[in-house]
Amino acid sequence: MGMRMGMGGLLLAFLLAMPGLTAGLTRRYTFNVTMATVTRLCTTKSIPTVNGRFPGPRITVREGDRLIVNVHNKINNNVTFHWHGVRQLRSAWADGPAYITQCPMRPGQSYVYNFRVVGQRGTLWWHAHFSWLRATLHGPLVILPPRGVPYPFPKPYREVPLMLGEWFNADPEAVIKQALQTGGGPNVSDAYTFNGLPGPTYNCSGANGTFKLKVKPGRTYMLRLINAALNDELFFAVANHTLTVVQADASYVKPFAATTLVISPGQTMDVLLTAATNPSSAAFAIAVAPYTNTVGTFDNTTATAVLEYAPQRFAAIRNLPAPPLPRYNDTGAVTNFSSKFRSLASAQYPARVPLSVDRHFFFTVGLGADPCQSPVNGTCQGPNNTRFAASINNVSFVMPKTSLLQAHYQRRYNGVLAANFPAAPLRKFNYTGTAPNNTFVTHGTRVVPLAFNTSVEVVLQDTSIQGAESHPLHLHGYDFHVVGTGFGNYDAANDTAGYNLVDPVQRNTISVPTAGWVAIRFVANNPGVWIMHCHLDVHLSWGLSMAWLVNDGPLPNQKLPPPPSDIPSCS
Ligand SMILES: *[C@@H]1O[C@H](CO)[C@@H](O)[C@H](O)[C@H]1NC(C)=O
Ligand SMILES: *[C@@H]1O[C@H](CO)[C@@H](O)[C@H](O)[C@H]1NC(C)=O
Ligand SMILES: *[C@@H]1O[C@H](CO)[C@@H](O)[C@H](O)[C@H]1NC(C)=O
Ligand SMILES: *[C@@H]1O[C@H](CO)[C@@H](O)[C@H](O)[C@H]1NC(C)=O
Ligand SMILES: *[C@@H]1O[C@H](CO)[C@@H](O)[C@H](O)[C@H]1NC(C)=O
Ligand SMILES: *[C@@H]1O[C@H](CO)[C@@H](O)[C@H](O)[C@H]1NC(C)=O
Ligand SMILES: *[C@@H]1O[C@H](CO)[C@@H](O)[C@H](O)[C@H]1NC(C)=O
Ligand SMILES: *[C@@H]1O[C@H](CO)[C@@H](O)[C@H](O)[C@H]1NC(C)=O
Ligand SMILES: *[C@@H]1O[C@H](CO)[C@@H](O)[C@H](O)[C@H]1NC(C)=O
Ligand SMILES: *[C@@H]1O[C@H](CO)[C@@H](O)[C@H](O)[C@H]1NC(C)=O
Ligand SMILES: *[C@@H]1O[C@H](CO)[C@@H](O)[C@H](O)[C@H]1NC(C)=O
Ligand SMILES: *[C@@H]1O[C@H](CO)[C@@H](O)[C@H](O)[C@H]1NC(C)=O
Ligand SMILES: [Cu+2]
Repeated sequence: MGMRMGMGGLLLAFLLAMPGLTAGLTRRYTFNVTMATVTRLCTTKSIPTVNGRFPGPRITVREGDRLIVNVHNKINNNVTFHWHGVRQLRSAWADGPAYITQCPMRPGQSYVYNFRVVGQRGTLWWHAHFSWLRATLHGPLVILPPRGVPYPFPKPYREVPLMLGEWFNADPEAVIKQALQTGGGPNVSDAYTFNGLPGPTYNCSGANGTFKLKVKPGRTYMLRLINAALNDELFFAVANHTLTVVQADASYVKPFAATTLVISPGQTMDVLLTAATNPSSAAFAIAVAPYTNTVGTFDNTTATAVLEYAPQRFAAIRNLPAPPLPRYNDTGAVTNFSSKFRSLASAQYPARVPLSVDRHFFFTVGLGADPCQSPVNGTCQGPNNTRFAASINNVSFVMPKTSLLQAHYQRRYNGVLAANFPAAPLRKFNYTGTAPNNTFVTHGTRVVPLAFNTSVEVVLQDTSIQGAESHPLHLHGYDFHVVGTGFGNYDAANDTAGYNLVDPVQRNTISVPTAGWVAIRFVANNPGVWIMHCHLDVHLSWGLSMAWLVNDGPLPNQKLPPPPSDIPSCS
């Protein structure tokens, strides 16, 4: 069928794409969370997995379907699952972040995640949302358009999920535990991975540890890219091939060509790759390497996979030239790439960007410190004998002991949360200039209450405290429109004039630029408690998050339903 359809077909496609008009199917999956033994880089260890697989199983649904995932926790650890990017319209109980929308499943417990996928299509993913367990508990969530509705680009010959990840020879739980004890930065990963495989740039990683994408000349492939790394934004390139970006975070974008991509933890991107009709080599390297400006250490390795036109021996694969990637701190390359994103904004997929704003928020995002207290061996390993912390508006998020959503549903807020998260920093300073002397953060479980249907604008401003750094901020329960971005300190008088209110990209995760700012808008039309946090797990562990409490609307279909009967309790 391709791009050619009669008017009737177009009308049908249009109707099918309207949320609610298609009944959709119910798709059921079982997740047995079990330990399994895997070997990478000559290190054999037991890791948490779903159904014994690493990375975990792919979930495939069509837009409009209901997804029911029956999870059984059979490991000796608390766990929850998050369906990253799924809007969860009136199904907040299925969102998954521990202590926000549910208490964790304790060892031996089960919970059924039950929700519909509405108004989204493309690639999302699922991952554990407890401590750093998502290091190995993650997998793709593919959302196909409703049956009979074509992509707004030529149908690819094949579609291949490609999850980028990080491998630790140590247990990631031990790594974050040690960091929180010493107050210092956590140990970094040992390798980056493609669908769990590190590839030939590392010692002790052979042919069976290398991901291969076999292609046929002249065919077009769609890579469903997912950055599942714990702590690293990544550059991505395929030697001698140009990529065309067509989707981001399960929304279509205006297609654009790029040789180097940048993808942050939490983000997804569908890209088309057309195999050469007369390839100049039988194989080409696919590579990832980090983008960071951290003042701490980071995994500064490059990982490769193989684009294979004809079977190759491992010796040949190992010698493939890697595509040129920008230097690890090349913010210019990142800006150049991110500036190309525009929503498709077509008649069928309009950009519903809020043109007016009811409530403006200005959030500083960055690192900070806590006094040493309980030192290990007499010192703390954070800057100047402190402990590392992170915050939004200098409030470092304190994980509650019970679920915020449950507290909200029962209207029992006392001792659980305070509805006074600051709309702007209490202390003003030159956010991207010289950092203030006092870098200590405050602590609290503070939320912003929002009336149903409030139109919200948030400016996220990076700070230079402990070093200016890019932070991929992820909002649960919503896609937002990225209306503006810039470097230095946001200046409302000057910067709003440059906003794109026509075709801004719609995403669920956006990187606050290094020493810069980004402005996002969303309409609070989904009742629940929604966490917004940095998707670098180290920053999340240090408190870089806050939550929006979106109240019910007046109509019956604007209210949060009661919790499922099997929701795990905290007591
Ligand atoms: C999950 O475990 C149960 C009980 O051991 C088993 O019957 C079922 O087949 C498992 N499901 C999957 C998807 O592995
Ligand atoms: C972190 O790295 C240090 C130095 O290499 C090592 O001594 C320590 O055991 C590591 N911690 C973990 C949890 O692996
Ligand atoms: C590769 O093969 C070795 C030796 O058989 C095995 O120990 C290892 O688990 C394999 N690695 C992968 C990633 O399959
Ligand atoms: C790949 O591109 C590089 C330039 O970026 C060129 O030097 C090289 O010859 C090309 N390799 C092949 C096999 O086409
Ligand atoms: C990271 O590695 C690159 C080469 O791959 C090197 O040029 C750079 O200095 C390294 N940076 C750090 C901070 O180690
Ligand atoms: C990037 O790092 C290199 C050293 O690896 C340094 O010389 C350069 O100044 C850095 N660039 C920026 C923009 O920080
Ligand atoms: C504390 O000191 C002991 C003895 O020197 C050492 O074994 C241990 O690794 C140290 N702990 C940390 C977190 O540095
Ligand atoms: C380090 O901390 C000490 C004591 O809190 C303080 O007096 C000093 O100014 C700090 N130095 C720096 C460089 O922050
Ligand atoms: C903030 O700091 C930057 C970088 O040092 C400097 O260029 C700028 O002039 C400062 N802005 C103000 C208002 O002081
Ligand atoms: C910060 O500390 C420096 C050096 O200790 C001092 O000169 C400066 O006045 C302090 N600034 C503020 C705002 O307290
Ligand atoms: C707007 O930016 C220009 C150029 O950077 C600057 O001269 C002007 O003072 C700014 N206006 C305001 C209101 O800050
Ligand atoms: C696991 O979850 C239960 C229920 O919320 C909680 O009481 C317990 O402290 C948690 N355990 C860990 C290690 O976080
Ligand atoms: Cu961050």
